[in-house]
Amino acid sequence: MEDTIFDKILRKEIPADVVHEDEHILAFRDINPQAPVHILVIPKTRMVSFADLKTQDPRVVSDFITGVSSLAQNLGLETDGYRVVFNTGSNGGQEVPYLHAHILGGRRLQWPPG
Ligand code: D5M
Repeated sequence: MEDTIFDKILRKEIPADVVHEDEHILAFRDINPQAPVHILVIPKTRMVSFADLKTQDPRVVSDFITGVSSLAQNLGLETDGYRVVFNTGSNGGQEVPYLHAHILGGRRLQWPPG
């Protein structure tokens, strides 16, 4: 698998604005925020994209998804709501080939996305 900027952030080789880290996930602020709150969450188990989740140990999937949900709560986003996005592959607009969830909140988001 290609070494990405998120691998380097996970290894602390380049800085990031980390908002949460535990044994399963790392979460940091997106460098190009699209909402007042825009957090990226990566699993510590390396995967390229959302498409890889179906072949993972269910505990890995659960720890990741539960981590995203808990983080959104801890960020105070549950009251007004938020959006979780997994850009997947080229048509999905995925730029970094390391699985990441975007958590977007803090404003009323538009639908449908572009
Ligand atoms: O989204 C990739 C996202 O990663 C995009 O919103 C910018 C963000 N990004 C890129 N480099 C960094 C660093 N160094 N810190 C924080 N955020 C970063 P995608 O879903 O792949 O299109």
